Amino acid sequence: MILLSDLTAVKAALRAQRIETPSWAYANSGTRFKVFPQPGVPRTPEEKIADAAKVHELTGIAPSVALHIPWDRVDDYGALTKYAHDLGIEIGAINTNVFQDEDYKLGSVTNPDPRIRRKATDHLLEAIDIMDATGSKDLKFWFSDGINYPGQDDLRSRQDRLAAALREAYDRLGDDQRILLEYKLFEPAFYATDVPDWGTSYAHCVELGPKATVCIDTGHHAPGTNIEFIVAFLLRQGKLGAFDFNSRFYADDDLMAGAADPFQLFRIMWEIVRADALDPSYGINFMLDQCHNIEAKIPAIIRSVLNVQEATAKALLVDKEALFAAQQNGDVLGANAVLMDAYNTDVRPLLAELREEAGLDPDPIAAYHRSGYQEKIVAERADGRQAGWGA
Ligand code: LRH
Ligand code: MN
Ligand code: MN
Repeated sequence: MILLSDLTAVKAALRAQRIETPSWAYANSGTRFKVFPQPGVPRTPEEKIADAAKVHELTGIAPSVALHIPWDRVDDYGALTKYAHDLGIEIGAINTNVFQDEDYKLGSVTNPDPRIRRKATDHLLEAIDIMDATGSKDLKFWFSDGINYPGQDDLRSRQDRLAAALREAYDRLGDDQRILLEYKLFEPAFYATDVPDWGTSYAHCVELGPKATVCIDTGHHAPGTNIEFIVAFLLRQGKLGAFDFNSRFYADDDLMAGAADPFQLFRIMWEIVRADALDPSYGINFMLDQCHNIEAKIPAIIRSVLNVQEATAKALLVDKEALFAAQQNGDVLGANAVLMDAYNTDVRPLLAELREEAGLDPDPIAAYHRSGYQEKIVAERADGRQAGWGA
């Protein structure tokens, strides 16, 4: 049973929750087979930020947007930041990109050629300059580096080169800036990836120091991986910095968070709640990293934010005392039932009430469709210069 006092705490936690949306999710995207362009898609970083502001206006919990460089490269980052602030948006994580250049065919920071390593590391340092100009505190690294064939390059030397580049970037960080090191099992490399798993990321972060933390992209694991275990472990070590939320059925599918496996998202959020790590003051950046190839982008991003919020609300409803008592008593079925009771609670009325109390529409997606924003951007952005995933 949920007491009224508990509900007050649950609502307070939900009011404080923050989810960061990715600039590239607003742009055109596709698979390597085809990009299906959509009308009204942003043409510039400013227009991506404007769309992010719309998502925040309707959900109330998405006040920052992650940028990807060079996709969001501009001449004046101060002006871009001011533009964002005027719309009530902060610049979130700066994502580096050392995977879309001819030079990086054999790797970026792990490339055997020191000239190419220098070029890649300089890009990481450039991203810190952008953080200085935008006020961003998070520097996200994902390295596509890896090899396709056994013997193609020396696995151990590549780790040494990776460590050297990370060290150079780490030493350039300001006091309130940090590295988020993302891992991914495979793709584009098919035999060995240089940062393939949380253990590799974790070990590099420990070696670097307190300003380096792991980013968990929920789509970057082998099927069947227990992601909530990774969450629990990294939280215990104080090394979980961020999430890239998305759903996967097969590999790095980048579908809407909570679409493929809402129960997994709940289990992850329960570990967060269990560790009292939900509040922004704890320092975890809860980001989305998604592509909306066939569905309307802004409604899909709103849906994803709401899915994370629903999973969080359910996690907050777990009766901790009953759960810990059942665990202590070795009551296997009882403990499982406590968790399932929370998961099976329909939290949609609670969240609708929460939004109404905050002066928001209880149904953000319906509110978007009524708002006229989609018609406005389709009319305004009709010159065919739409930004793509990678442009
Ligand atoms: C790599 C990744 C990483 C990139 C993003 C576009 O698969 O998850 O976070 O920056 O996709
Ligand atoms: Mn990612
Ligand atoms: Mn990915």
